[in-house]
Amino acid sequence: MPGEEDHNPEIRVNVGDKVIFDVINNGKSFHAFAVTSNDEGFNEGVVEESKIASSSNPLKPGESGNSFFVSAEEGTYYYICTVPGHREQGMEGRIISTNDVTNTVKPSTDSMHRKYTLSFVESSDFRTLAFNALPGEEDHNPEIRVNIGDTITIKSINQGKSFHAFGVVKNPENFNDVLWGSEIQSASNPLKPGDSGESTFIAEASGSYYYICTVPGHALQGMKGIFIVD
Ligand SMILES: [Cu+2]
Repeated sequence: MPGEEDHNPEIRVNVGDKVIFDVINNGKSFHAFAVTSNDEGFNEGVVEESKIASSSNPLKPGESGNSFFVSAEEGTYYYICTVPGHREQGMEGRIISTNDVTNTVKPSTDSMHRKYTLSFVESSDFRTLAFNALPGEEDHNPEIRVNIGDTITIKSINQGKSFHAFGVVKNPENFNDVLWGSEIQSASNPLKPGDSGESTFIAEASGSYYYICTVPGHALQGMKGIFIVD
């Protein structure tokens, strides 16, 4: 809904990119989907292969469908609900198509937005550090597995009494070498007790990585989990 995260997200593509839409009717009324080049209305300029259902044969509550859109030229397109009136009521988002060759990080066709909470916890004697739960407890340093191109959002809460910071790294001893802009604060400007932070980044390359606390020594004390990009 308006004001909430991920509301009518703007989609940025390069000319020639193929965008796959996987649309679910999470509402209680009927809806249909399409991409149009028109900045108003619901049937002018609609791109045929982008249609999912139609206003005369819409998606019922809980139903879903797929379609795709290939941007043929630079400009602004709109993804809309093609049921009359629904676009005006807010079911509209933009697709910005450019010829920006520097925009080389492209999500794979099955990429997802995945969200995790990884909170900093400490044993009462401060010797053991971990994410989410102490060793032997449920959800201790959970292994994260994503696909290349996925968008990842990490939320971290500092539930401990010392300072912590988050980052995804290739080598846990190289805690300064944080990848993909994944850091939440830093060793020199860490999260204070009770503070929380968030980062959103794209898993740009496949391989085995670690998420760690980037405060020196904390990964060794247990603040380290496996992060795999397939
Ligand atoms: Cu730490």
